[in-house]
Amino acid sequence: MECPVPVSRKTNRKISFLSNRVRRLLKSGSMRGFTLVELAIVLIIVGLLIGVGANMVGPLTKRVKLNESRDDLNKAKEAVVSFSMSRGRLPCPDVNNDGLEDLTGAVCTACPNPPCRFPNVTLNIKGTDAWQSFLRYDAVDTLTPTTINSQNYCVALYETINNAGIGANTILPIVTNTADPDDNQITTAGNGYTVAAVIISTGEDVTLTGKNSNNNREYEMASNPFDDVVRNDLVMDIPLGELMGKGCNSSNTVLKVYIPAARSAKIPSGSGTCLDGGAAVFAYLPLNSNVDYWNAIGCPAAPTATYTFQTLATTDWNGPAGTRRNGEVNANNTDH
Ligand SMILES: [Ca+2]
Ligand SMILES: [Ca+2]
Ligand SMILES: [Ca+2]
Ligand SMILES: [Ca+2]
Repeated sequence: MECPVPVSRKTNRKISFLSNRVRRLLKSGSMRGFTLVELAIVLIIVGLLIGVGANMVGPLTKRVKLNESRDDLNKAKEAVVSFSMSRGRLPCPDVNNDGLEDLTGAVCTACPNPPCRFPNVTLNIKGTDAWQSFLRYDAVDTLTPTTINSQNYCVALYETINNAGIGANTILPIVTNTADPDDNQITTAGNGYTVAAVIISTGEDVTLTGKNSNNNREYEMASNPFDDVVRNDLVMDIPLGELMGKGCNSSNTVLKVYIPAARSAKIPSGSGTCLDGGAAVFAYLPLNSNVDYWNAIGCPAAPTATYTFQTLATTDWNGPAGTRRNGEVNANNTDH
């Protein structure tokens, strides 16, 4: 049997005082209860708030994952750009899913089902997006071989830029807008461009979508709806011009200059060795330097002309406009 807890007279007086106050408050109406209607309204409002909150959770989660994945793509891009600056070439895709780039001899192992996996282990970064799906990757063939290095990287980049974007001869990979059919080429000029590399997150559905989903190397442009959570692929491209702007300047960029048969040249002007021309006689010329050129072999006496190759405007390059250009110039090129 429980013993009653002794209550002091003082405590009893306090309890009595408080219950009298509560009674008075209820009587005055300031603490009267809710009516059933009021209670129903409150419950409806609470229900609505819970509903709105629950509906917002999904989109907010998507938004967070989208932003995380964009961040992953940005970091992947930075890693590729750093690799290109330090190694003088772009990394190859990973074709056997171990995260390491794959080469066969000096060139990338062919990716059987592009885009293959991003070589995140080679680049020493995280290789997945916010949905834990591997990032995908493709890179332009002219900048990935190990024969491309710090010495010839910039001229290879220039050659790629000057060869790119012309009809069926387009260098791959490319990104195109929704108006361009998925046929592995920039079908209509202006609908897309050649990229140094493309990095893709498969998005919420963890599946390649749209032009990214087939085996060719034409991909969605980032500005297309595929850069959103609804259509579900995130495409990050690395423009050739961006690599050029970051890593190349007039002192580390050279032109491959050919000397025609029965002609001769000194490259650079004055200090260069005399080269008699022929089918495959060439020299590398830093931008902004001069070529002494003779209409005869042996560089006799004063040169016939001295040419300055100052810029790499497309008119500096062989081949008429609109055709595939080889990224090289003749020593007697007066088209500069
Ligand atoms: Ca690999
Ligand atoms: Ca196309
Ligand atoms: Ca495609
Ligand atoms: Ca997708």
